[in-house]
Amino acid sequence: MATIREVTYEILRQHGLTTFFGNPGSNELTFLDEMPADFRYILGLHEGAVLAMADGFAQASGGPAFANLHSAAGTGHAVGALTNSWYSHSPLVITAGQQVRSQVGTEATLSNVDAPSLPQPLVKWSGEPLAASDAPRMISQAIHTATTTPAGPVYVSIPLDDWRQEVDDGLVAELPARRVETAGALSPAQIEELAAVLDQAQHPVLVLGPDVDATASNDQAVALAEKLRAPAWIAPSASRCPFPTRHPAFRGVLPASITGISAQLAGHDVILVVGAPVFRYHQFDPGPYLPDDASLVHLTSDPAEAARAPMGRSVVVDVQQALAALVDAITQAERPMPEPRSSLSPPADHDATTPFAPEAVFSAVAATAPADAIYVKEATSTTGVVWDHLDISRPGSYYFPAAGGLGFGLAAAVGVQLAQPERPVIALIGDGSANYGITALWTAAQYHLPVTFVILNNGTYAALRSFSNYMHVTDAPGIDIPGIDFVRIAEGYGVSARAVKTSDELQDALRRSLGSDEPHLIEVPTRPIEALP
Ligand code: TZD
Repeated sequence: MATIREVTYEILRQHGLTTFFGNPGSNELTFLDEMPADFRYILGLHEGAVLAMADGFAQASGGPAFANLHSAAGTGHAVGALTNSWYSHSPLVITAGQQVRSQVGTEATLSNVDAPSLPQPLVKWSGEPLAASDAPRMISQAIHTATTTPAGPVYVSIPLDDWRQEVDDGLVAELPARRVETAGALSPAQIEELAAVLDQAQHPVLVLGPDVDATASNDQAVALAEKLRAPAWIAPSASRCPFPTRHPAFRGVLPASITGISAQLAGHDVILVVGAPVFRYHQFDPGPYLPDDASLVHLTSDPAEAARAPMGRSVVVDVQQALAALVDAITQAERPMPEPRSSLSPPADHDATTPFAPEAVFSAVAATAPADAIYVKEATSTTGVVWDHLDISRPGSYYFPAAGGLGFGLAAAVGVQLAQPERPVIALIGDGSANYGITALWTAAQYHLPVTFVILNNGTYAALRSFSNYMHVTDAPGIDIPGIDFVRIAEGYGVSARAVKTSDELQDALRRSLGSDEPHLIEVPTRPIEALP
């Protein structure tokens, strides 16, 4: 008979879950004891950072990631990060330790009295085995639930005395080799009908979301835009980049308001949304959801996204298969290709000296970064302008917190770098955002992960200034954050750091960092800009 612990490690091994992101406590030690040599443990110093690292790893590897948190308090710290994982459909298998089964009832220190409810409603499923012998099956269930389309985080709490118990071989023999698959394709009739809608459109437009990039369907999206000769927008509140930013059909990211989207899409008769919710709005600006005389078709892998949309016709389907089927089925359009946008480089008045315009920072980064760079971005007032400057053409090259929950970027960059060790990772992080995930600098230093962290330090929560203006708020406290020295903070965590004052210094610092095999932080003073997301 094997122990619960041995069986669990074998299940994790069979699913490739050999990288643990964690922060341990006494409840987790019996599980982590004598970790097999083919597993590695990536220590994060705060559970919010642990979860964001795991999220970055899952998104950048295209597979599930495993996190091990400390029971109630550790899970609580991670819940903010879970908001992003939930909306990015990240397949996170999150486990947490629990007090010894027989003293949870007395609420012994570090008990989690109602563990499965703590991460709800931000997980697809959560559980705690009713008997130790059911723990391996529950781990297996967790993995299959997390990875089944639509993917998402799951949570299992396991009492610390379960791991050393033995389990009957018969109960667990089948678990490691189990496979669960999803199949969901458009029927021939649906393909014919949707292709007819697109073929008959006079002015179609594509709106592409994060799941196009998550399924690496970017080439199919380009093929569809070219065959339809339609412009391609990125869906609002973009967390990934589903379309090449230098393609003539690329239009940038849609504004995150009802009337803003209707205005931008005015004149289009058929709006095809793929791999995004319809839509993830931010500021409330009520009005017609669609431009006059427009109809909307929505292809998504997520039944909940389909059900909650306030307009349009949704089809729940495998996004990649649907795109490929429509590319094959539609007729090559005769109209001219959309004209490229005009503003792709910063105007001359975006000076590149202290304090920088954010656009000048992004163009210096674009001038220096190799073509295969991956950007992890979390500087909120610049979510609109960044698209004009970065040249992104490959899948898996851009990540932003999917629910806008800050604390993702700096830590997710660490997970992305672990998943993609051959590609340079550049984290573009606001001074406000940086503080929510700052402890991840220590993990980058200790594990020698060569992330380039660029801190855009404008001394304020600029996005909140813009929202204040928009909401006619004239005097809210808590908006400015002066006096933070990121060079000293980074050095304290063991990351070499430099503050720059000119574009030449910035490009020099970027080149040095990109040529190094250690992490570096570059602090850039920037001017606040007025922009809603
Ligand atoms: N806390 C968390 C966890 N998530 C949030 N989204 C916020 C607070 C509120 N918030 C925003 O939505 S944007 C923002 C805050 C505090 C400012 C971030 O400042 P920054 O970027 O320096 O990173 P900008 O460019 O100055 O806005």
